[in-house]
Amino acid sequence: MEAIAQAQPNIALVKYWGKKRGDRNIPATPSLSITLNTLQTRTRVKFRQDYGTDRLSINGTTDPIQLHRVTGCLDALRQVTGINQYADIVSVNNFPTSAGIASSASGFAALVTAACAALDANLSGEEQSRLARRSSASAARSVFGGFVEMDIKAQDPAARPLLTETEWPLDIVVAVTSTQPKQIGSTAGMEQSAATCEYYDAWVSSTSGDFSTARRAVLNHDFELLADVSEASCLKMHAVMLATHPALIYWNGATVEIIHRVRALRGEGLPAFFTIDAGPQVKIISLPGYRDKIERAVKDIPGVIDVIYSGLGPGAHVVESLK
Ligand code: 2P0
Repeated sequence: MEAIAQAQPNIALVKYWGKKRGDRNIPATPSLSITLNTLQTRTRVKFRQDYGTDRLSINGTTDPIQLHRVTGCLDALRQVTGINQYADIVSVNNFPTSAGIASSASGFAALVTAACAALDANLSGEEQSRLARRSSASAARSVFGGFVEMDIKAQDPAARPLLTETEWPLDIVVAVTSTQPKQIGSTAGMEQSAATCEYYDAWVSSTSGDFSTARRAVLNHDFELLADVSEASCLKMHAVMLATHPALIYWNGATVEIIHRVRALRGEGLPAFFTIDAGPQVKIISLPGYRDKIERAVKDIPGVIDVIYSGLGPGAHVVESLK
């Protein structure tokens, strides 16, 4: 009744911001993402008859809020499998959780994968993705590797793989501009945007067009088209955030300067574009072979603290199953 799984965070190119149904965590917008490889979460889940409750350690520390979310996720799995044992969960990230890289995406994908293996629950990837989505919608995408889509037409949506990590390799450079935790988390920020942003409905209705364009760009390996639609989706999401009351301003000065540098590089013909999530870090996506040039272009910008590299990686997978 014990297993270890590994999962990687993902970066959305077409963004999810807002919920259609908060109670079941169903996104209001479809999204399309890339799963990374160098950043990893490893999670060990051990179910035991004599545990009276779930227990959780993330990077050696306990966190009651995360434990509550984890218990909610495992409760759903206990209901599916009919196994009523509690679990000891030990999760470790090899990347700084303060780096603004979605650790909840890799965290819940690894948790669901390890827990399913430990319980011998015979769930398909799609079912595991659906389960992960209920805890954190971005986690649904980290169940799969490479390019991943999450349409929201189904009643209970799950992510699906679109293209594997080897079919169209891309490079990612993350420019870290702050290690401060964000002031407003994504879940609360989305609720505020839906309630107060005058552009919110336009944002939601425009995302399906961006989603199909990005899908087409990925399937055709059309980098220029993917760059255009990804930057547009990112900037539209941030426009919604800025027009939320009170405003959600996730950027700092360095974030803006990096945007200008990346646009200048692209103007010079370098195949790279930027995307930014609910934080000030900038993720620069490029065709392979431009990493050093991109790093040189951004690392001297005042406020850039660190640069992290990644390629595309696999989906969540079992590393070890111990019975
Ligand atoms: C995304 N983000 O598509 C967008 C872009 C942040 C900005 O998915 O409420 O932590 O747990 O479903 O998954 C972050 O949202 O939110 C996110 P919940 P989650 O990557």
